[in-house]
Amino acid sequence: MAHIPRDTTEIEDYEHECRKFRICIIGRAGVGKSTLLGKVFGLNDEDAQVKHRGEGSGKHSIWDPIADDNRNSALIIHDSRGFEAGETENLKTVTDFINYRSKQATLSEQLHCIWFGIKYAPICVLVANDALMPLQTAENTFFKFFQDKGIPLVFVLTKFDKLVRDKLDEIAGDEDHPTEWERQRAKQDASSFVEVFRTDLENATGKGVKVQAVSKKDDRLVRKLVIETAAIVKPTLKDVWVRAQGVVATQKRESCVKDLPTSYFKNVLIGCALPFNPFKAVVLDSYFERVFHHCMVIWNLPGQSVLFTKDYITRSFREATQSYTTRASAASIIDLVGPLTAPLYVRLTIKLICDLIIIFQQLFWATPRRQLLTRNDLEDQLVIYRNSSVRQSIHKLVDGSVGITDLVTSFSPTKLKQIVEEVVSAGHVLISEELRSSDTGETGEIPLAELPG
Ligand SMILES: Nc1nc2c(ncn2[C@@H]2O[C@H](COP(=O)(O)OP(=O)(O)OP(=O)(O)O)[C@@H](O)[C@H]2O)c(=O)[nH]1
Ligand SMILES: [Mg+2]
Repeated sequence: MAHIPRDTTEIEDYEHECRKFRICIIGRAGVGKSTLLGKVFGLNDEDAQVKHRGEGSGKHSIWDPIADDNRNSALIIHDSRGFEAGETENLKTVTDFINYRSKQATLSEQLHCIWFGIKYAPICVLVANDALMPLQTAENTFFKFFQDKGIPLVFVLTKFDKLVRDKLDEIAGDEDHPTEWERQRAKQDASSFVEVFRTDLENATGKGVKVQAVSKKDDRLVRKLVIETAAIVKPTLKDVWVRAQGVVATQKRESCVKDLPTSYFKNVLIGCALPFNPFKAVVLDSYFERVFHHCMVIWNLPGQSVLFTKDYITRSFREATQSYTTRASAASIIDLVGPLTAPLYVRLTIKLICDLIIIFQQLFWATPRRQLLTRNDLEDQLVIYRNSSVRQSIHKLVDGSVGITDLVTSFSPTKLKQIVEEVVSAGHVLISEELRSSDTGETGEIPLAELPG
């Protein structure tokens, strides 16, 4: 295949100063730090050193970064050894480490965010204010320390499911089969507890403190934590955060459209507007590669950096998006008046972009973070997309957005982005409708909360 020389500006966009998000998680022993990291970023138990019943405290040292390029190429984790109440040695290790990182000159060496895991302790419920006081003092001290260093911090109240269960025990006592009303009430009480906790922390530390409850059994809460975190990281690191996190598709989809590589799109327009240009298919193919790379960087699927280097994989993607290369070659032969056939190429280009974004989203949903994407799963998903009514509808929407008589000069990169945004959002609504109306009501791995409506 002939290669068009790449203009390097867009590739360099990804190579800016900091390509990996550096997050640190601290908190007492057994609070659920490693479990949370596994859920959000996809490190498995072994990598993340999750402590199992009967084992000692997780052995990971905060000084040893955890990184796995194949599983998550946009992330560096510092997982602290949990510290116990009253213990000073590990606490000192944490403060020394954070001091060291704050003194680093480059953004990539500094810490970008801290999650402070706090375990819900039943004692707090029994003697509310008194029992919360020592906890607050520690959090207060840490909050001020991090604020001085300018590091964004989220207090993560872990094991929310246990809090709900304790509330249920309070309400339903020893009943074996609590009623639905009792269950709902327990959830509300647990949420109120988190609110009280948040207010107390705000009173002690000032406004702006972030508190998020999570549970390993509730993915919605884990996604909320990711959204809260995105809201406080430095603006220059927001894109890196979006790539690193492995649970919120919406952030990735929006980022895919917002940062679409559009400058090369001009080459597509010029190339396609020239009559008798035999390289139209090559121009399109080169654009396919560019958008494919763009999606890979943002969706950051577990396993992709090994799997996607294989030629047959990119071929499968090309086939699933469309056989545009063949169609474009045929079109260029009968292409007597370049500018008049150019809108056809614009349509093909937009279809290609929308297809890729939606396929990557489908793969993201189909591959829970703990797994690596396999060739079989990938091919199954591509077949599903190729035969889906969503794909057909998306292509019709594109045809409707780009009239065949439109002048090629009316297509600017901004307009391209706008059409892609509209079509991808419409496609998203279609996916949602299709799933909700399916006979079984099953959505498989797709979280309903991620769908509109
Ligand atoms: N019920 C419940 N159990 C959890 C939750 N999160 C973690 N656990 C359990 O709590 C135990 C400790 O979890 P870890 O993730 O190893 O905790 P850690 O904070 O990394 O522990 P250290 O590394 O020793 O400090 C494990 O048995 C987890 O399965 C949760 O949300 N709900
Ligand atoms: Mg651990």
